[in-house]
Amino acid sequence: MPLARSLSVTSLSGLEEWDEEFDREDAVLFEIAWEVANKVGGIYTVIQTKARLTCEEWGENYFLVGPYMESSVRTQVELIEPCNATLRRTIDKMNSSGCKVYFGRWLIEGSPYVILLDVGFTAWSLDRWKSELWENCSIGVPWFDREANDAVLFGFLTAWLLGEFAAQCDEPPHIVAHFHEWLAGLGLVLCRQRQLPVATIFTTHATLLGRYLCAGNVDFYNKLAEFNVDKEAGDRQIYHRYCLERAAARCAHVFTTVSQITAIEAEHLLKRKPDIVTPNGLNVKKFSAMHEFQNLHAQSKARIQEFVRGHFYGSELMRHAIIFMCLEAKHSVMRVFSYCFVCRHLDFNLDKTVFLFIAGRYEFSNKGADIFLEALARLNYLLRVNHSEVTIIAFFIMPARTNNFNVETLKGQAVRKQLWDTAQTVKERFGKKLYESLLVGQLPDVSKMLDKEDFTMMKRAIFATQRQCLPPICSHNMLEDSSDPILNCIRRIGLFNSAQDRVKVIFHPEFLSSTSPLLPMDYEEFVRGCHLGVFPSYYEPWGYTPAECTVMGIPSISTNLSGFGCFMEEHIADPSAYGIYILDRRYRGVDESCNQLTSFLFQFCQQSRRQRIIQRNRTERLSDLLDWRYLGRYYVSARHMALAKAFPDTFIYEPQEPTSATGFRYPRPASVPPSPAHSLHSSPHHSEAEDEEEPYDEDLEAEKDRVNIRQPFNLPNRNKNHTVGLPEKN
Ligand code: G6P
Ligand code: 1S3
Repeated sequence: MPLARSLSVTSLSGLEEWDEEFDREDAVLFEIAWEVANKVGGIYTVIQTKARLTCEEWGENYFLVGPYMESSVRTQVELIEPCNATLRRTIDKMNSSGCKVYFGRWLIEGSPYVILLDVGFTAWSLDRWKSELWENCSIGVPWFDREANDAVLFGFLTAWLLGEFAAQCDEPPHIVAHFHEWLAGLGLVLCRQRQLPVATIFTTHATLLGRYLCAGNVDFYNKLAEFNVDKEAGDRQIYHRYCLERAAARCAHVFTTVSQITAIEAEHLLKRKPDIVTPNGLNVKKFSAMHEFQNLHAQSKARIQEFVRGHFYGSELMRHAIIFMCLEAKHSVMRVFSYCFVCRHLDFNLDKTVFLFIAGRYEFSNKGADIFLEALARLNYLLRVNHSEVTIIAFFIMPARTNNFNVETLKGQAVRKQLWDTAQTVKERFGKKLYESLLVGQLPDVSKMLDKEDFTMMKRAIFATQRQCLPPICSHNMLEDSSDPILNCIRRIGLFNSAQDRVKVIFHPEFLSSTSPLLPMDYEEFVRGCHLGVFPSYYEPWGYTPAECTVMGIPSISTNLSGFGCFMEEHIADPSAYGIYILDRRYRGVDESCNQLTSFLFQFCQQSRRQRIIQRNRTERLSDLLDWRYLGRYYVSARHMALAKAFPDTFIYEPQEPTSATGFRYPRPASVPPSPAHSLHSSPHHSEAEDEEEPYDEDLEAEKDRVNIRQPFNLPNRNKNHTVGLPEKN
């Protein structure tokens, strides 16, 4: 019997320990997901951002397995010959047996190898495989569920690939196969059922039932323990999918979820407690200059401001009628007086305008768009009664079915462009006259610098800015306008972008793109230009959107029902000081949560520019916490655990002993006033006047906070490539 090799992650880095003790030559890692080189949602981000680190760790022995999607392959994958002989034999064998298996490099950071399985090409096997599934696992998949049919094909192909690979190996191999989400889960079930020599891991990023139940009107978290899961799945016609998911979770050597909150959900709905939580990380970009991200914020904000200038262009002639009763010759008479006034839409100061946004999959209540809108209505009231000079523009970036941009929105940008062109023409003519005057040694007669033609041109441009309607809420023509939940909510709360509103709303029902004729920015640029991301989700197993904000130094609001919110709450002593506002949706009713959200937003609006800058610096400093360089160690642990369970004679897993890093928390920033008397909320408080008068050494403040953070917990230098110990969560 070979000597059992000890695997542990007791060192701070985890990865280094692995290096010393484990000869990776004879182990191969397959990571299997429907979203490999195929963007659908958050799982794509997990795999894509983690690839570099996993490639560093496993090198040539790491293979991602996904479906072959021609359009994505054309733009994202370079097809090549298989890199190793065993794999070449495996793929050749499968291809000669009626499959289409492709091999290539995914053109992302780390350039991982990908094996892509063409499920359509083997559709002829569907019925046979479905009967096998029924006979062996008693799971029946109905013919009409296309996604589930794809899951069956993908599952059988994956199991075939792993089985064939194991058979082609000269020595008994040590294979680790990590499956993500129910769509890939059947491959795992078949590996176990066929007793393949594979250590299996299943990660669920959200449970099927959880997502469905939350989208309905169910008190999900309070009833978690009471659901009759089979009935609930049956009622929603997802019983077969649920069975595939539950079977994968139950069969896996190691079962993981992306957060503690989803771990509890999985325990109740999938009837298995996860062995380890594997939180999602990001590939954090390190800037050489400390404040580069602040400059990027200013640049991107300027581009959003340009868009806003176009969107809220011009003025409207408002007709108002006053109706009153008067007594005349003993009769009451109704009199109507009407009057007109010009209402300018861009009557707010863009320098005092705060940009908020919510973005993601269009799940109205799961993603918290419902309470965000309600809070915006309350905020509008608060800002109006307090005569605040601040204007809020809230962007909703959630894709819905549309029929392209609407005319009014496009017109706004065209009008803005025309005004800009007119200003440039007049400026050139003015400059020429000025130059000619100076050439002849005379100071210009300023009253003659603009002539009639200039004025006509300018007046024409101004007349073109008149409009008959309010600035549009929605940038596109919606296909389901009358039943759209965001639009209906706006109709109910009356946030119509009128000049009196201090809160304006722009609904962009399409993901952003740098080639858009309307707002030509990609998502990252847009996020950088905003002031606050608002994600008050009710159902959010992890939540990449606030995490992405954090690594870009943009504050965000999340909730204690989201994986990200709970994770930050656990690791930061005073999250709001770092620009991480965590809304309580767990212990409060909807109305109370909405009030809390309103108060977060109102507090945020009251911050001065300087306070926002300090807060952004602090937010950005948290990005280490979300880097795969640290969070990747949970994946390392999961793999060690799986190897030890699948090959107990060869591997032993030693769980981490509690270390001094357990209970790790970012402390309160040193620059936050210690007493609540000095600080209403946990962001630095100074008045606008102070901003102008008192010199502020941003670097010094930042350094104070940094020293404070690093000393007790020995956080690494961000520019060095090493990992740090986070507390073991399980
Ligand atoms: C960054 C830039 C500053 C700019 C500021 C605006 O910090 O480096 O030059 O003044 O952003 O911040 P604000 O929160 O008002 O968009
Ligand atoms: C899921 O994607 P979603 O937006 O449907 O997986 C993501 C990656 O783990 C996770 O961040 C998100 O909360 C889940 O909901």
